[in-house]
Amino acid sequence: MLPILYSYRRCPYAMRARMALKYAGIQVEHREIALRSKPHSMLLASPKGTVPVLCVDGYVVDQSLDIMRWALEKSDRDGWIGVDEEISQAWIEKNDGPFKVLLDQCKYPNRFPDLNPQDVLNSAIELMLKPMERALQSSKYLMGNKMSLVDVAIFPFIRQFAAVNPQRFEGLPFASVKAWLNQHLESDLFNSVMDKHPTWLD
Ligand SMILES: N[C@@H](CCC(=O)N[C@@H](CS)C(=O)NCC(=O)O)C(=O)O
Repeated sequence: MLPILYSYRRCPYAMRARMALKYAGIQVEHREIALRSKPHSMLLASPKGTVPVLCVDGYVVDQSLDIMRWALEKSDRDGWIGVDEEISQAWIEKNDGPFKVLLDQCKYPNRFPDLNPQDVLNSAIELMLKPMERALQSSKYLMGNKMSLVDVAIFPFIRQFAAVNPQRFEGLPFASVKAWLNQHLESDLFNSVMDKHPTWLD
Protein backbone atom coordinates (compact mmCIF):
# COMPACT_ATOMS: atom_id res chain seq x y z
CA MET A 1 0.00 0.00 0.00
CA LEU A 2 1.31 3.47 -0.89
CA PRO A 3 1.91 6.00 1.88
CA ILE A 4 -0.96 8.50 2.07
CA LEU A 5 -0.19 12.21 1.87
CA TYR A 6 -2.82 14.70 2.95
CA SER A 7 -1.88 17.91 1.24
CA TYR A 8 -3.09 21.31 0.15
CA ARG A 9 -1.76 22.61 -3.15
CA ARG A 10 -0.90 26.15 -2.09
CA CYS A 11 0.37 25.40 1.42
CA PRO A 12 4.11 26.14 1.64
CA TYR A 13 4.64 23.42 4.25
CA ALA A 14 2.92 20.88 2.02
CA MET A 15 4.94 22.10 -0.97
CA ARG A 16 8.25 21.40 0.69
CA ALA A 17 7.09 17.98 1.80
CA ARG A 18 5.87 17.14 -1.70
CA MET A 19 9.16 18.31 -3.20
CA ALA A 20 11.21 16.12 -0.86
CA LEU A 21 8.98 13.09 -1.47
CA LYS A 22 9.22 13.59 -5.23
CA TYR A 23 13.00 14.09 -5.13
CA ALA A 24 13.35 10.90 -3.09
CA GLY A 25 11.26 9.04 -5.66
CA ILE A 26 8.58 8.12 -3.13
CA GLN A 27 5.17 7.56 -4.62
CA VAL A 28 2.23 8.51 -2.45
CA GLU A 29 -1.52 8.40 -2.58
CA HIS A 30 -2.20 12.13 -2.80
CA ARG A 31 -5.24 13.29 -0.87
CA GLU A 32 -5.92 16.95 -1.57
CA ILE A 33 -7.89 18.51 1.26
CA ALA A 34 -10.10 21.55 1.67
CA LEU A 35 -8.84 23.50 4.71
CA ARG A 36 -12.41 24.44 5.64
CA SER A 37 -13.64 20.89 5.67
CA LYS A 38 -10.84 18.54 6.62
CA PRO A 39 -11.40 14.84 6.06
CA HIS A 40 -12.28 12.85 9.15
CA SER A 41 -9.63 10.25 8.24
CA MET A 42 -6.93 12.95 8.36
CA LEU A 43 -8.12 14.31 11.72
CA LEU A 44 -8.22 10.79 13.07
CA ALA A 45 -4.57 10.31 12.07
CA SER A 46 -3.48 13.79 13.16
CA PRO A 47 -5.96 15.71 15.34
CA LYS A 48 -4.01 18.98 15.13
CA GLY A 49 -5.51 19.41 11.68
CA THR A 50 -2.65 20.87 9.66
CA VAL A 51 -1.24 19.68 6.38
CA PRO A 52 0.94 17.99 5.33
CA VAL A 53 0.26 14.65 6.99
CA LEU A 54 1.94 11.46 5.85
CA CYS A 55 0.51 8.11 6.92
CA VAL A 56 2.86 5.26 6.32
CA ASP A 57 3.02 1.68 7.59
CA GLY A 58 0.68 2.42 10.49
CA TYR A 59 2.43 5.53 11.75
CA VAL A 60 1.89 9.21 11.14
CA VAL A 61 4.37 11.96 10.28
CA ASP A 62 2.62 15.29 10.62
CA GLN A 63 5.31 17.98 10.51
CA SER A 64 6.55 19.04 7.10
CA LEU A 65 10.22 18.96 8.12
CA ASP A 66 9.85 15.47 9.54
CA ILE A 67 8.28 14.35 6.26
CA MET A 68 11.22 15.88 4.37
CA ARG A 69 13.72 14.11 6.60
CA TRP A 70 11.80 10.84 6.40
CA ALA A 71 11.92 11.03 2.60
CA LEU A 72 15.60 11.99 2.48
CA GLU A 73 16.54 9.12 4.76
CA LYS A 74 15.07 6.80 2.14
CA SER A 75 16.89 8.43 -0.76
CA ASP A 76 19.08 11.50 -1.07
CA ARG A 77 21.02 11.12 -4.29
CA ASP A 78 22.24 14.74 -4.44
CA GLY A 79 23.06 15.08 -0.74
CA TRP A 80 20.38 17.49 0.43
CA ILE A 81 21.05 16.53 4.06
CA GLY A 82 24.84 16.55 3.93
CA VAL A 83 25.05 20.14 5.17
CA ASP A 84 25.94 21.73 8.51
CA GLU A 85 23.15 20.80 10.89
CA GLU A 86 23.39 23.87 13.12
CA ILE A 87 23.41 26.43 10.29
CA SER A 88 20.60 24.60 8.48
CA GLN A 89 18.53 24.57 11.62
CA ALA A 90 19.11 28.29 12.18
CA TRP A 91 17.86 29.18 8.67
CA ILE A 92 14.80 26.99 8.94
CA GLU A 93 13.89 28.12 12.45
CA LYS A 94 14.14 31.75 11.38
CA ASN A 95 11.94 31.03 8.38
CA ASP A 96 9.31 28.98 10.18
CA GLY A 97 9.26 31.25 13.23
CA PRO A 98 9.66 35.02 12.96
CA PHE A 99 9.68 35.25 9.17
CA LYS A 100 6.41 33.30 8.86
CA VAL A 101 4.85 35.71 11.36
CA LEU A 102 5.95 38.69 9.24
CA LEU A 103 4.84 36.93 6.06
CA ASP A 104 1.31 36.54 7.45
CA GLN A 105 1.34 40.19 8.51
CA CYS A 106 2.33 41.15 4.94
CA LYS A 107 -0.31 38.87 3.41
CA TYR A 108 -3.21 39.89 5.59
CA PRO A 109 -2.72 43.57 6.57
CA ASN A 110 -6.44 43.83 7.44
CA ARG A 111 -5.96 41.35 10.26
CA PHE A 112 -3.25 43.57 11.74
CA PRO A 113 -4.71 47.09 11.63
CA ASP A 114 -2.28 48.31 14.31
CA LEU A 115 0.79 47.47 12.24
CA ASN A 116 2.37 49.75 9.71
CA PRO A 117 2.75 47.70 6.48
CA GLN A 118 6.02 49.45 5.61
CA ASP A 119 7.50 48.56 9.02
CA VAL A 120 6.42 44.94 8.51
CA LEU A 121 8.03 44.85 5.09
CA ASN A 122 11.24 46.38 6.42
CA SER A 123 11.39 43.86 9.24
CA ALA A 124 10.96 40.97 6.80
CA ILE A 125 13.72 42.38 4.63
CA GLU A 126 16.13 42.83 7.54
CA LEU A 127 15.36 39.44 9.05
CA MET A 128 15.40 37.24 5.99
CA LEU A 129 15.91 38.85 2.60
CA LYS A 130 19.14 40.67 3.44
CA PRO A 131 20.85 37.66 5.04
CA MET A 132 19.68 35.50 2.13
CA GLU A 133 21.07 37.98 -0.38
CA ARG A 134 24.43 37.99 1.43
CA ALA A 135 24.57 34.17 1.43
CA LEU A 136 23.48 33.87 -2.19
CA GLN A 137 26.02 36.40 -3.38
CA SER A 138 28.81 34.10 -2.31
CA SER A 139 27.26 30.77 -3.30
CA LYS A 140 24.53 29.57 -5.61
CA TYR A 141 22.46 28.07 -2.78
CA LEU A 142 21.94 28.96 0.86
CA MET A 143 24.27 26.28 2.17
CA GLY A 144 26.91 26.37 -0.57
CA ASN A 145 27.08 25.52 -4.23
CA LYS A 146 24.75 22.54 -3.97
CA MET A 147 21.05 22.61 -3.37
CA SER A 148 20.07 21.37 0.09
CA LEU A 149 17.14 20.73 2.35
CA VAL A 150 17.37 24.37 3.48
CA ASP A 151 16.70 25.84 0.02
CA VAL A 152 13.70 23.59 -0.49
CA ALA A 153 12.33 24.18 3.01
CA ILE A 154 12.50 27.96 2.64
CA PHE A 155 11.70 28.48 -1.03
CA PRO A 156 7.87 28.13 -0.79
CA PHE A 157 7.77 30.90 1.83
CA ILE A 158 9.89 33.31 -0.22
CA ARG A 159 7.63 32.49 -3.16
CA GLN A 160 4.65 33.61 -1.06
CA PHE A 161 6.47 36.71 0.09
CA ALA A 162 7.23 37.68 -3.52
CA ALA A 163 3.64 37.01 -4.56
CA VAL A 164 2.15 39.39 -1.98
CA ASN A 165 3.17 42.26 -4.25
CA PRO A 166 5.21 41.05 -7.26
CA GLN A 167 5.93 44.55 -8.52
CA ARG A 168 7.25 45.66 -5.18
CA PHE A 169 9.34 42.50 -4.89
CA GLU A 170 10.79 43.15 -8.34
CA GLY A 171 11.83 46.60 -7.15
CA LEU A 172 13.83 45.29 -4.17
CA PRO A 173 17.62 45.28 -4.54
CA PHE A 174 18.05 41.53 -4.10
CA ALA A 175 19.24 40.20 -7.45
CA SER A 176 20.66 36.97 -6.02
CA VAL A 177 17.48 36.12 -4.09
CA LYS A 178 15.41 36.77 -7.22
CA ALA A 179 17.65 34.53 -9.34
CA TRP A 180 17.48 31.80 -6.67
CA LEU A 181 13.69 32.12 -6.46
CA ASN A 182 13.27 32.01 -10.24
CA GLN A 183 15.45 28.96 -10.49
CA HIS A 184 13.19 27.12 -8.05
CA LEU A 185 10.00 28.43 -9.65
CA GLU A 186 11.12 27.17 -13.05
CA SER A 187 12.46 23.85 -11.78
CA ASP A 188 10.95 20.57 -12.93
CA LEU A 189 10.85 19.48 -9.31
CA PHE A 190 8.65 22.36 -8.17
CA ASN A 191 6.40 22.22 -11.21
CA SER A 192 5.97 18.49 -10.88
CA VAL A 193 4.42 18.87 -7.42
CA MET A 194 1.96 21.60 -8.41
CA ASP A 195 -0.50 19.45 -10.34
CA LYS A 196 -4.13 20.04 -9.44
CA HIS A 197 -5.92 17.20 -7.68
CA PRO A 198 -9.62 16.81 -6.97
CA THR A 199 -10.53 17.26 -3.32
CA TRP A 200 -10.42 14.00 -1.37
CA LEU A 201 -13.67 12.86 0.19
CA ASP A 202 -13.59 10.10 2.84
N1 LIG B 1 4.27 23.04 11.58
C1 LIG B 1 3.40 22.52 10.54
C2 LIG B 1 2.60 23.68 9.98
C3 LIG B 1 1.65 23.25 8.86
C4 LIG B 1 0.56 24.31 8.61
O1 LIG B 1 0.39 25.27 9.40
N2 LIG B 1 -0.21 24.12 7.53
C5 LIG B 1 -1.34 25.00 7.31
C6 LIG B 1 -1.63 25.23 5.83
S1 LIG B 1 -0.35 26.16 5.05
C7 LIG B 1 -2.59 24.33 7.84
O2 LIG B 1 -2.81 23.16 7.61
N3 LIG B 1 -3.43 25.08 8.57
C8 LIG B 1 -4.64 24.57 9.11
C9 LIG B 1 -5.82 25.42 8.79
O3 LIG B 1 -5.68 26.43 8.10
O4 LIG B 1 -6.93 25.05 9.21
C10 LIG B 1 4.25 21.81 9.49
O5 LIG B 1 5.43 22.17 9.34
O6 LIG B 1 3.77 20.85 8.85
